[in-house]
Amino acid sequence: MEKKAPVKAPKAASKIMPPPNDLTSCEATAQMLAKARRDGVVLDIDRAVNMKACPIGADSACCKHCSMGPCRLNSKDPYGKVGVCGATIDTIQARNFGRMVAAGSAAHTDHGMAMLELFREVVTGKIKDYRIKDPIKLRDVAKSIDIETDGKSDEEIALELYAELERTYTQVDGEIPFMKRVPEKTLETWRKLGIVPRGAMREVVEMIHRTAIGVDQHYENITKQASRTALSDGWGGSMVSTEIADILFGTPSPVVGEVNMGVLKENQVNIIIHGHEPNLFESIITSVHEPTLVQAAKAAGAEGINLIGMCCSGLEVMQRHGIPHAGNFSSTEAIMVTGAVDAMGVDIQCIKQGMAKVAECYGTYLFTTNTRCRIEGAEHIELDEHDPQVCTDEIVIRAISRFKNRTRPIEIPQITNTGVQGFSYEYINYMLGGSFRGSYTPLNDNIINGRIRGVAGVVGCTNPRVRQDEVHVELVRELIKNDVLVLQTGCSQIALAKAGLCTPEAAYLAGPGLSEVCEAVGMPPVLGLGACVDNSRILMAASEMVKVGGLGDCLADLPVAGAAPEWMSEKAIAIGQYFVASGVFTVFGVTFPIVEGTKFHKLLFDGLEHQGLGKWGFTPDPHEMAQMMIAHIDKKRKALGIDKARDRILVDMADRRELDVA
Ligand code: NFS
Repeated sequence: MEKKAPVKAPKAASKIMPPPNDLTSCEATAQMLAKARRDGVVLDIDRAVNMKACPIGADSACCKHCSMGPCRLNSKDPYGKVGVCGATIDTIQARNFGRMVAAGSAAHTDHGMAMLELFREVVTGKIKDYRIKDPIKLRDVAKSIDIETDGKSDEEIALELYAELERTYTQVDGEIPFMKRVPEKTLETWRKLGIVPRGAMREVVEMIHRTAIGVDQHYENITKQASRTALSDGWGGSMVSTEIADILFGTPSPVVGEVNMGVLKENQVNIIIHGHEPNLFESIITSVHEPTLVQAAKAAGAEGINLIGMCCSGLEVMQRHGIPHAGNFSSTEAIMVTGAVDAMGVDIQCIKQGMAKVAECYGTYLFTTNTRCRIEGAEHIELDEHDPQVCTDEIVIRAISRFKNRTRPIEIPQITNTGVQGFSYEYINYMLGGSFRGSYTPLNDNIINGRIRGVAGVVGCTNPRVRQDEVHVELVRELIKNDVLVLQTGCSQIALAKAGLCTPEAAYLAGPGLSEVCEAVGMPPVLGLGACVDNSRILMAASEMVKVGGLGDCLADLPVAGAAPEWMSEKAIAIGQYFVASGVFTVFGVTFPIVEGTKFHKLLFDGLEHQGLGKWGFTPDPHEMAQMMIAHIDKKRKALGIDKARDRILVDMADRRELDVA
């Protein structure tokens, strides 16, 4: 077959570009970046080199909420100027921050509402392609919000649960249902501060209203609403999404998953699903097993149909079905450079518009499937959950036709890593305590006796402004070496899986206490809990640690810390704020949209902790980040009176070489 050169993207990189390996620590992505450059195609990673970030915007020192501006303040002299309306730097930063929280919370809320709507249609029999797969979880979730389950059928419970959980979004007054899961003392603090969320829609609307010109002009009051909005996400929008996905598609338990671009197969029809809602993926699983489509693929000369995930969609199904995962956010354009992606279906969130151009260059069929997300240049095949196979079969048919007519040269990086994924909150309970006495007590005991120093949630995106995966991996290596158990979600989880840290064998990289626990239980030192909405599983795990006892009375007492080392999305800011408001010290890397030394900065990075909440931290350096988190964990251990003398270990170059298991 004649091999065509890829269609050139219109604008080539405009200057001498850094070597690919300087921009990504993912070997497969680097290989594809080098190929893209040879092919004259510009990827996101190179666009980031060419696009200098606006320094005023990066500091959040500008306001464009009305047409008297946009007003730009001077971040070197933040109090030297005010906006035309008189807004100070603190008001401007708090408003910008509040709107990021609102956007991020709205994303998770809208995703969660779609899941709940799907649940309602399934329960009322209007949708027949999905069903309740985990009735035990259905009953557990219902009981957790005081719905009586004895003597009731699954359908009756499901209908009541739907009606109750709908309040998470639509309620205008009162507390959202999952407030019943919050440790009592944490809830008391929120009530005192007036930040208990009512309904997510109400909180998001109020956040947007209050940050409009001439409304809320006190940074402390704006921040309160930011906390309330973020809590409606973490304990509302996201949590409902996770719970309903588990009820409909199954609660994850450990599976061995393959990651990295080597999961593409040259002699098979390769289909990638990328985005966030699990429905599209769950339905296409049925399509790729449909005998007539399998036969059509074989008739086209393929050995089979190879279904693969990316980003959070990929995590949803890797943790439930063990479906291979090709990479995280910074690899979604690069993977098409292989020439081996026959079709990519995307639904919502984190889908770069640039993908359409790259797809065109390499002849990949790129399909949008959700009514809320269309991309100029991509074909739209809408997924209707009432008859989902219409969409997913079509994607498979088109992928087969592309396979048959492949004209682009194929180059697949031959790198595959394996790891164990799928550690739900429920599985951790079972893993630690067994089926008859499932409990978080062994975790608490091991924290109290010092084998485990504390727990860190390392989550979030990759960002082409930093060397892909490196900050995640370096940070986690240092944390586990210091006996900190790491819980993971999102693109971070894939970075760690690629680095080989999601295997039980990686326990040898942990400090002596953590490795002893890992060996006894047979678990990796890094536990992958799923997609970004599954950060709610981390909240549940932390709440259980409080309820089990011995580690304080509220979430803020726990020896835990969080990080999003390579964040980029507003969703990450919403997540960060709900962790902070829940009581967790949360450190972000890359950049932070704030002017240091301002009153707003002091509030986020210090003041919130004095109100009984957590606080923010920032550093782009993974080793400093680890030390900040460990210092915080040690501070909490000391306050709990469980601080045995222990040294913080700095990972030096020799250690790093030894740790290099990738
Ligand atoms: Ni989270 Fe998932 Fe990845 Fe970041 Fe985007 S895919 S929801 S936002 S980039 S972790």
